Amino acid sequence: MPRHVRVAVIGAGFGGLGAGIRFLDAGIRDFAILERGDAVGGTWRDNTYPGCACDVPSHLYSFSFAPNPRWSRSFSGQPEIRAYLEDVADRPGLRARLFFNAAVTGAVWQEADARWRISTARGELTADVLVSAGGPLSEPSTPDIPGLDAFPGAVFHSARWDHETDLAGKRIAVIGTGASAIQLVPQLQRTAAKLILFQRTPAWVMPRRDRRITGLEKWLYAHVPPTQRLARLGIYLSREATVVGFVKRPAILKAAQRVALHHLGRAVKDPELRAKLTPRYVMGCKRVLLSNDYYPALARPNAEVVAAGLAGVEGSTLIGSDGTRHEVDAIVFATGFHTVDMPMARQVWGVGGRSLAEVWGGDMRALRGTTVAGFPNLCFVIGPNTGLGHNSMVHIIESQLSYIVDFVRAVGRPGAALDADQRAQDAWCEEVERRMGPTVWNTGGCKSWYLNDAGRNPTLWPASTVRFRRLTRRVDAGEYVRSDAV
Ligand code: N01
Repeated sequence: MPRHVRVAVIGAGFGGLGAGIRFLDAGIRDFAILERGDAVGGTWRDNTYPGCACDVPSHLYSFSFAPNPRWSRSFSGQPEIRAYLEDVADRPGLRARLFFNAAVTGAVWQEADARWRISTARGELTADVLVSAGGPLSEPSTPDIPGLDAFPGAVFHSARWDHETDLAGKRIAVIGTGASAIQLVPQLQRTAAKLILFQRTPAWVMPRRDRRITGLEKWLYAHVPPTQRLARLGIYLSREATVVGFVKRPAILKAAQRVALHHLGRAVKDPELRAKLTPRYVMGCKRVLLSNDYYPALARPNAEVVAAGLAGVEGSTLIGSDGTRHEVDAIVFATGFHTVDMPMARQVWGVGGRSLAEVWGGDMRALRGTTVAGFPNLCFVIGPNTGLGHNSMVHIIESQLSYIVDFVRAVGRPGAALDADQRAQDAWCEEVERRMGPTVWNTGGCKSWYLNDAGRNPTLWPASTVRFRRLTRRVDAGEYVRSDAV
């Protein structure tokens, strides 16, 4: 581990690896990527549940500066995405700057010499600039269920799959109906003695238009690169168009709702089950899910949908919030992640020794989704209000990386600091809030992981990705307070 670097990056997933490549391209060579695990990949290393795949087409869910002509399917599985990120990490100069098993346990801003003192599982280092690329979906969340501790069977979270446990022939409870659950339910149902799905909220599920990418396409992408760029652009534009429905006119989504209801009706003939699975909020309020095998799996005789949350456990009996009791051998929590309560915020201390968690008070805010007043020389990749409900997060990440490279240049020499101006941050957040008003995430009649306890949405970007890219092209010095400690 180096003792000091110009830039320390937390995390070696899409955000951290992308940052490394962009720094090298920009001639910024003095950096370290601190990774808590023993391999790169972030969420695509950690999520290994059966059926794990991406619901954004691979040609778009990859870096524009690291195209992969070999994607095998339109929606790739987790092993292929992970392998892609391993390939990306092999870019010249990157591996030498990667430090594994280096979980960051604290970062303290040193006002006297304008640098971050960073504690990791492998020791301490300092950095002029700290880039947090730990990912918004990296800390699994498991609900506090009375009696769970005494459950005698296997219990695990979808993002920490226990591959030692064979679930074939078992009675399995799956808790949750988000993007993870709909992918793993069909896989488990095939071999389970019984699969019981605890569904608090039925999801909108659209057909998944997945297909094998042909040999000819791969050859073209490899030998005539503009064809791949064109394919990528086509996918990007088609998804970008959908932003109007999410952000401005949720009524437009009615047509898509009809497609989803038809999709449900074709797979589920039993009217009682169909009624249970019919969503009761406006599409898009929660993430729209894509699957062709989720509904058919739930229609099989060994599957049961409990239209209630999991409320308690007594021995090997699970108790639904509707009072029903179910005997099972194993529990899989597909209950999502700590999103609005970013755990890392408790480990970062800025000006005056205040922690980020204290400053945010459960309500994350940042200037251009990237910097926070009172935390000089700290940048977020996928910070507050940068998530998407409609397009590829890799596009947002690339926009932020340009901004961060510019930020590092703007900081310039060691001892200098840029702190987001509070008024500039407030103005940015006000504008985000104004645009957030009519979005389906606020008005669609659901409670999603996008919202915090106060009902505010601090996670998603309420406009097009084109707009985000334009607004993060360069650092505006007028939005920062500059200081030179040394
Ligand atoms: O988690 P979630 P996820 N009893 O938070 C339920 C990304 N992702 O891991 O809806 C019963 O969406 C909870 O119920 P409710 C993607 O961005 C991407 O599935 O709150 N249920 C909900 O159904 C996604 O949005 C891919 O009423 C309980 C579920 O748990 C994000 O990750 C694939 C409960 C949590 O759903 C998170 O998805 C997978 C209880 N006591 C994930 N407590 C791609 O394809 C909670 N729930 C790219």
